[in-house]
Amino acid sequence: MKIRYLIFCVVLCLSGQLSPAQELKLTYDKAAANWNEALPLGNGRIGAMVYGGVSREEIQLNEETIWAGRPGNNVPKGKYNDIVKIRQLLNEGRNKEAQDLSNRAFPRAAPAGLDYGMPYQTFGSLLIGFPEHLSPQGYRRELDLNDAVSTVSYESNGVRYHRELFTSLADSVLLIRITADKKKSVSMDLSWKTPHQDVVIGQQDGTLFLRGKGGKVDAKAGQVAFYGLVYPQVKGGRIDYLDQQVSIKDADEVILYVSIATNFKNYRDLSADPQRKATRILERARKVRYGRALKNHVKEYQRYFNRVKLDLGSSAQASKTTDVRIREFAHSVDPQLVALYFQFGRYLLISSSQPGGQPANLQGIWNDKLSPPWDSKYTININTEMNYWPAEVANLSEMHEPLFSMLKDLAVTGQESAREMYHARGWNAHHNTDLWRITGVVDGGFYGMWPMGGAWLSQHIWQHYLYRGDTGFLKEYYPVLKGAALFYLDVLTKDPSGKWLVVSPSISPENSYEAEGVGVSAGTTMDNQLVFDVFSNFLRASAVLEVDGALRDSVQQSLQQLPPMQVGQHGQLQEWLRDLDRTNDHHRHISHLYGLFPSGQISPFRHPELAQAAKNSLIYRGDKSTGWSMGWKVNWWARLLDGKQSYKLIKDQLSPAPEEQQGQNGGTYPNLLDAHPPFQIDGNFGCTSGIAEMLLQSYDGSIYLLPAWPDELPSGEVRGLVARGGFIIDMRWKEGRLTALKIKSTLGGNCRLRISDRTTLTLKGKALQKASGENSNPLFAVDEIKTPLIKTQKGLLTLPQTAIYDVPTAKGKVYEFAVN
Ligand code: FUC
Repeated sequence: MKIRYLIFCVVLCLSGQLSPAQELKLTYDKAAANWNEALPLGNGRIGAMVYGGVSREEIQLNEETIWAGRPGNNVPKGKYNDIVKIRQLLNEGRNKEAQDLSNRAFPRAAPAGLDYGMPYQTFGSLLIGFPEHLSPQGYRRELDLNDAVSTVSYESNGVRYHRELFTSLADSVLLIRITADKKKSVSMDLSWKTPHQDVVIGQQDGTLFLRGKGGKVDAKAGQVAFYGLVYPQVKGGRIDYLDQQVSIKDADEVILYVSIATNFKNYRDLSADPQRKATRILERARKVRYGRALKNHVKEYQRYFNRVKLDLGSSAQASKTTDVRIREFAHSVDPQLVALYFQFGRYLLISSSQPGGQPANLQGIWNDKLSPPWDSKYTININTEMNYWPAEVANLSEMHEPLFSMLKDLAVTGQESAREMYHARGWNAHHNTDLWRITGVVDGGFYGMWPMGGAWLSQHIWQHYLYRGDTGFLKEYYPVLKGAALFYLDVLTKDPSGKWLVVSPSISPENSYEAEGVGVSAGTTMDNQLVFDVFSNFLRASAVLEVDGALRDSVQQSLQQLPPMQVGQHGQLQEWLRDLDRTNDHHRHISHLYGLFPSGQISPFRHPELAQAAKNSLIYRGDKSTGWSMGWKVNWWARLLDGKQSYKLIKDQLSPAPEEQQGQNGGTYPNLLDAHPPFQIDGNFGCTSGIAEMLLQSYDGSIYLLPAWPDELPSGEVRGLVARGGFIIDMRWKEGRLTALKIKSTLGGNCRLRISDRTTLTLKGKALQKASGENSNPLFAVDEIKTPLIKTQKGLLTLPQTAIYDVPTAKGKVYEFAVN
């Protein structure tokens, strides 16, 4: 028996088949009862949610450029004086009046003539009726992350039916193949369903099409025109074209090609012809045989997906359906679900953010509404940034491109808000943007008076450079970094005490510091941290590119005058310039911990007092919150080197989403998508990034292996994670201890490693040399923050015992270490 099993394993390995731990499938034994149970497919541009219904299949569809509204920014004229007045009121301590004025100057409802942020909208659904399919048996619905294909199969009336669906990354269409194990038994009706008004549905050249326009908002007509069509390719049987329906009878097999396009060329040009575009895409796709089309798609997908493997072991839970595993996760042993969730995050990024397209919005690309929650747009005071946290570390750097491309647009449209509202050079954005790249205030003063959206987004450019070391890229995007620095150079003003340079007016995203809900403020901690990074990035980028020497001096001067981080009366990291934090504040945004993650300004090794203060703040805020907030917390606890607490937060995140759609009680829907609630994709990406951050950190001058790994997941293997400096890491661990390590250096340069001091590394028989001093690899340079003002401090973090080593590497070489 044992030998037979061994032979089976060897055959399995040789045949390239997957072990159960690597089998990355979402599985269900019933059709989706609602959207949160449907399964997402996407090729960046086209999104599909597959319900898998038996007598009626619904495939809800999106195209990433179907948004309401039209080109234009939302920057009101003549508001500079109001900004100056709000600043003055803040200086006089008249905070409530300052906030009231900001709400009056930038009202929640858009004034006549101005488009505010616009919603991302659904296209509608393709309905496939199988009226004779009743009482199914052996039903199974799956999404396979290894090839980005979804399947539905069941038996009805003695026939086994099979559907296979994928949104092709190669051909830009949705393909659906429906087969049966008996000839002449595939019959169906095709029709469209959409909530858009004024659509035209009809037939042309063997296709059923739907034509419409992005919706009206505030009585303003939308100008995105879209056109979608489905073409059935039928083997055997017959087709009848009715008015708004296609009926197929007694076929052996049916392949449906779905193509959608819009008139969108870029944020200010809507001159494309959607019908021609969609038809051309369809024609091209139809020329490829189905088997070849599937292969092409899988190849394109796996080019990205296969770069990272994560094996945390498996258990009996892995054979249960995904909805049941989520329900039982907190009280079961299911390490494979953690790996599945991590890989699902990577799958979602590949599926929602392809080079040349739009960045993933609040719902990625999946939305079934005309007016989705928060417009499903880009909330840039956390959510959009969080979507891209896994991009580099999880080896999906190309997926980051749509965000950079949006930044290029914002660096143009944001000049209007910088100039009009702040009389400043450069560019900025507030807390929302959309397809049209708006940069003005949205949602009134309390939420929107935050001129920092561009500051945060622009961090991604510098971080990408640290991972890729590509100076061509840095040169291309340097104007974005410089424009951000210029803006703050002009906007910074003396704080009320006259000691520091601060941003005023601003907020600490969505939180308030006074009982009556006052949040408008000057010099919040997050703003100071953001400006610190904007300036530091500019200084480093301009030095690498050897440009703008004179400007560097003024930036350096302003940087010296930013307020330091402060530890307040409760031992917390202060959120505000004054010590106003409340220990009973459980707000989901903990913006001042931006300095801990994603920024690297607070390091337990370099600044234990600040790290402890950040920890105190985090403890006061509590664990349970919205999905994205818990995702962020996984990353924070990882940076605080507390794998146990990170894992606790993963458990909170991987618990069933509440039925109730409101509130701060996030979790996970049966389709593994994150619940704010309602669905918001950032939590998926945040938690994916958190898992990577528990395995590997590279922000602090070295590559720290297994910095925050929990005892609950004792053994495992990861391959293909990326560290700053362009190092690709493969490692194995057992009982929490590193047992194997292989590093590929894609750029060369010094590879500084930090590991537990119980472990020794040897390379080619020689023990590694302990390192000291600064890392000579410039991609690991650490920007020293100013000495913090510590007022009080309770206890200090206990730091793990580690050792650091230097390994000089050559570009393209692989280093395999012996680990003891
Ligand atoms: C911010 C958050 C909310 C939500 C929204 C889209 O306003 O405070 O929780 O995520 O963005």
